[in-house]
Amino acid sequence: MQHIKTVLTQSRQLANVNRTFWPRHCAVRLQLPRYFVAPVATEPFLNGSSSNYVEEMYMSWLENPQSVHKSWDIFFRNAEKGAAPGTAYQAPPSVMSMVSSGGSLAAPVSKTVDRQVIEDHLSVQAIIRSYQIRGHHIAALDPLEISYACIEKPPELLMTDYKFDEKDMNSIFRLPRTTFIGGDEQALPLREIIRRLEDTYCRSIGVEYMFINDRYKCDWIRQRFETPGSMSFSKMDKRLILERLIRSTRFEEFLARKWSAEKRFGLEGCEVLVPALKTIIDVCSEKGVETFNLGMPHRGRLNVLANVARKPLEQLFSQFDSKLEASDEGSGDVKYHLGMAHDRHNHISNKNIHIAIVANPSHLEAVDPVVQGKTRAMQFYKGDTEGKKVMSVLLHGDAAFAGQGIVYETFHLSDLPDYSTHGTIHVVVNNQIGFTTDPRYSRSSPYCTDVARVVNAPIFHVNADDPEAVMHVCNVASEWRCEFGKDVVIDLVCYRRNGHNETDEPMFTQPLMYKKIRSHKNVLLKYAEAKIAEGVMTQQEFEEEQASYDKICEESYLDAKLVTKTSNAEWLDSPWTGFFARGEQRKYPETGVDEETLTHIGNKFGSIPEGFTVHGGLKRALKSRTELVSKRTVDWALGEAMAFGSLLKEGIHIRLSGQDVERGTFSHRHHVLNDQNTDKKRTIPLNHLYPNQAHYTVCNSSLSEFGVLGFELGFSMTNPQALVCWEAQFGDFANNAQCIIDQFISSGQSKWYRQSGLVMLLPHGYEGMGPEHSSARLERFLQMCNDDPDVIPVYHNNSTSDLNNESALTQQYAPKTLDEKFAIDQLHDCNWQIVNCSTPANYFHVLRRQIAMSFRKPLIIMTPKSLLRLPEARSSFDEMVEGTSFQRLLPETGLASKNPDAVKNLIFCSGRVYFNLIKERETKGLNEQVAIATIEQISPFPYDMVTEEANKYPNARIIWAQEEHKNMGAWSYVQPRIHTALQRERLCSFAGRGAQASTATGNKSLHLTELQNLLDTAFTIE
Ligand SMILES: Cc1ncc(C[n+]2csc(CCOP(=O)(O)OP(=O)(O)O)c2C)c(N)n1
Ligand SMILES: [Mg+2]
Repeated sequence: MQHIKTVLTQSRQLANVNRTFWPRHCAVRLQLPRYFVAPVATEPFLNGSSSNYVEEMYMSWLENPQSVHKSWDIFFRNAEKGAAPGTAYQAPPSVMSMVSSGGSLAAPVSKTVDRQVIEDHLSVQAIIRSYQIRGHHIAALDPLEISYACIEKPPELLMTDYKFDEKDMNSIFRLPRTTFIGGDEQALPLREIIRRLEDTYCRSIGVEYMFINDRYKCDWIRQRFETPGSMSFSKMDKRLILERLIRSTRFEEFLARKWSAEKRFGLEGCEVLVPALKTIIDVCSEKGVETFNLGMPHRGRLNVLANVARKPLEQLFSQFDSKLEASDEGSGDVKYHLGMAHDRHNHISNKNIHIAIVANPSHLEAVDPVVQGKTRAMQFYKGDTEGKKVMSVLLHGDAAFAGQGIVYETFHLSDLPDYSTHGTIHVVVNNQIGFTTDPRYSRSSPYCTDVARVVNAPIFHVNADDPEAVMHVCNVASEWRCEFGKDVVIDLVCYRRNGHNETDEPMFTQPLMYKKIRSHKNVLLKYAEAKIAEGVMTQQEFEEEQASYDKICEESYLDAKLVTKTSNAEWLDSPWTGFFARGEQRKYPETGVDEETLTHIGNKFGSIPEGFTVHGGLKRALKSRTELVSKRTVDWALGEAMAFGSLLKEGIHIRLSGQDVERGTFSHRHHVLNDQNTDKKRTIPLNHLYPNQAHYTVCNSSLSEFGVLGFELGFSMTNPQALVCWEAQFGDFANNAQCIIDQFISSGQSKWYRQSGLVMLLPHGYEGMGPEHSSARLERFLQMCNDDPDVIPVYHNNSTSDLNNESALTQQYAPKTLDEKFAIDQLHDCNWQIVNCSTPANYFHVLRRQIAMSFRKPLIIMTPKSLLRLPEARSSFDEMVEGTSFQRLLPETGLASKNPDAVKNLIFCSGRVYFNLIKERETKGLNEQVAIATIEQISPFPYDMVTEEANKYPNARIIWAQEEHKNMGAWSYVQPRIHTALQRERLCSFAGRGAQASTATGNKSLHLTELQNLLDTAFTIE
């Protein structure tokens, strides 16, 4: 018993501080030992599950020995005195029974211990706990009353399981501290205990929370659902719910009337979503949230735009006119994918709020991390470190929520220091079907929401046909988010009145369900009937309210017919008002930096902060940085640091995120120094360059590409004056985020008019590391570029020429000189930039150019691996100082360029193969016969510079050399463009690996043979 004694003494002190709840911010709370371990477990009447109850009793006893039953008091006293196992219980001096069949507390009945009393109390405790854990399984969640979670009543909820029968129902039991069902009462008859538990856990709300491993949070939830009367609404509240339901329902009816053949993915069957979201916004706004970023799928989106975000109805309705084309740039998107941002006054909180609905593709759930990134960025720039002002609300469909892995990846960002948005409210429109598929064929978990359990998010399942239950759940979820800054899920169990879209026939696949739905009254009518009967609204008021909203819709419908012009900009979810107000300067930016700045940043980047002990190996690496600086030379890491440092100096926030980016996968970066002697002592030298510099965020991410790339894209949408970079561990892994690349990054501006300056750093290059560590799939990025391979754009009047247009033809093939206007116009018109730098100076410039341009375009960089350390791949300060800029093509400057007519081969290439080529040229003694130029900016294609370089060597055979296989790499992109640049008078041949299914061989020697073959081909002089 010695062990217990020690714990007892400690606990007594603790108990004095812990009154109703465990203190929220008390560190010891999490570390509390379980009090009754081995010795007490040997007590004959205790088992694993009852020890919880005993612990409860014990804590109560510590606070106040009179608060527990006398038998317990004696037991604890004896235990404290060191009684041997079994004896503390068996020899009490007095025991009082609390059980009486008459329904009141009984007088002492026995001087001996009453085992039955204890066992019955343990049973009651177990019953309460069972309802808390499993009550949701038998809650009446499904409006259609088709078996919902397919779970039978658990035996733990059957009284017979506890050997209670009708005669025990009037017995009174003291309630443990783990329940609030008693309200002010400390003991209740068993019948009343069951009734209250059923009311709390088994009606329209199923509360799933007992897996949360934090007792304070569990108590917090219990209190909000169990406390008698906790779900009460005033007459005003009920009227508001009704008014909101009217809007939601009548909106869909209006659309159905006016555009019966149009797809709109109506909300019918879950009309309660609109009042639910509005309640969330009301409560969170009252608690201080100013900005709400919403991400949502197709279902009910138009309704949410109209009735939650209050998009002007005529703008919405005009989208149904297919002849109305946007007057500004972009190819647009269907109406149920568009985003928006809107400032409005919230009448309930009496505060102004900003609501943004983020544009999204059809790809379900893909927008989730994007919304989170946007929210995080807004929080960051507002200094909202706890997420009190900006929050996300994510909406989901039941099938997508369970099926899409990105949901899981996004949940795992929720609590990471540099990715958390401090709590998201998730709302699932759980219509119990995904297109034509039943849940039993679309998921293996009982609930579609089970994925949320991994982050300890409470899950509130609720019958969507009970609007007050839904509002209660929304109130609690909003409070939860504001109180704890953690995720929470609302599962709106509903149905889908029509087919997947309005033109679909659901009876093909779900005949019984839809028979039921046909005869199912909608929630507005049900609620209105109940509330009219209750006197909340009269029938006449109800009808007037409906008519008045219908009138609003009709008027907007007429106004929409007058709309002659629409603009994609009306649908922007992140308008960069200030940025565009500066006006566009179509000038190719100089991006050089004065030498003093380069030296300063380089030296800081290479020095060890005072009082800091770094690893010996790193000490050498840092020293070599300062040595390079003293020689006015940079390697890759220095080039990057100088780009970052100089932008930070100019007030540009930088964020570099991705797997292991702090050190760098190839151990070349070391942006975070870790002290070798002190745990968690870290420093980021780039944050200590200048007193008023901007902040640098560098963060190792979770091991997710889809989630993290989406997140950084969202982050980049918020502030155009920030450089947001995502780095893949190897470029090969980026295709796990293919959806973000295809659906958002390459096409986002065209579809949604939204710009992003996101930088993707993709380690790429054939180093013999095998098929999954060689290729970032450059060809795929290039295939998605929006430029025409057969046309050299002409920008004199900002239009592109066409091969069929004769006058344009003349212009197009006119010899071009290095034309900066051409370069910047090309950048302006492209959907993204694809770059493969061969020098650190060019890497430095392209990063700086990202900010110096007056518009934003995503930048995809194939970054090197072996070049990081290659002495030949270094740059001089001369290439980075004022007056210098990014070179789209690096021409031949060696011997071959001195006598161009004698040059037999002109090799164009890009990236690391350049260094193999120059070495081979040296070996083969072909320095005068072969010229080599690197195309650094592959897209937009530098037609002007390619033409100029080729024209310089009129007698040379033109070759494209690449290390990738022929069906990969840049070949299929550059070949037609080189031909176009050379007016098809000179053709380009290929030197590279033959076409293959896999990106690279896994055999090192084969890799080298392939390399030699491609070099031999490139240097064959015909
Ligand atoms: C990633 C992805 N895969 C497939 C689809 C095609 N699709 C569109 S809606 C849908 C069913 C969605 O069901 P659920 O998530 O339950 O939403 P609901 O339509 O029922 O509201 C499917 C499979 C898609 N849009 N996105
Ligand atoms: Mg569904």
